[in-house]
Amino acid sequence: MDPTVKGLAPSSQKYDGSTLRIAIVHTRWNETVIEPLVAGTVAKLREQGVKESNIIVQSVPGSFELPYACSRVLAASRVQATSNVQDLLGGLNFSSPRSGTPAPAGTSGVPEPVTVDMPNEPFDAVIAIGCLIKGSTMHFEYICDAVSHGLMKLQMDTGVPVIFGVLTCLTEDQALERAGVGKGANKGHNHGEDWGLAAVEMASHTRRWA
Ligand code: DLZ
Repeated sequence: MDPTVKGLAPSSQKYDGSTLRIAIVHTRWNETVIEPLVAGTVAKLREQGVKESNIIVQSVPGSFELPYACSRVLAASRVQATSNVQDLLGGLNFSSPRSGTPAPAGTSGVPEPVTVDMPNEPFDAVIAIGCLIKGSTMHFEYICDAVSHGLMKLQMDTGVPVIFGVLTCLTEDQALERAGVGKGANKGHNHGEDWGLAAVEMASHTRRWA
């Protein structure tokens, strides 16, 4: 396994996610990597006490869409989401002809959009999950730069923590190891778990700093 694959060191403090509302916005590009990342994120949110009804999951085509989509989700009081976490309990339902292309929304087993009422209750954090894999053009560099700056600007402008769940990898193998589904005997580490923990920690800090 790549020795640079690391996880988040445990916090000395315990955080209570039971009153937090968290949005996950994930891409359909590179679904073999995205699926375990979203599952790992949701598992840690639930472990920290976040209620299923307070976790909203929205899909978008690719990473370039993440800053805009996260911004709109934070601004919305009602979300026409791809699914809420109830849909995830039976397993994530991704489908794509090949891993490097986005799975079509609303087709091939991807859940139809459902309307989720969120009466005047803002999200405490949004987790943006994507996976960019370098190709032979400058596309990777431009999108990595735009997405990282867009997500940073969003949290600075809104005051809502935005968790950077975007893998920027040179190869698909690097990405798989960082989703905990590496091809070797050691599967790597699922960074989605770290993002779930980071969301609860940052949302808890933000409530105290308000
Ligand atoms: C076009 C493209 C390419 C080539 N590679 C990726 C990728 O590795 N990961 C990803 O999340 N998205 C990719 N995209 C799609 C763009 O992010 C975006 O969805 C399209 O350019 C449409 O705006």
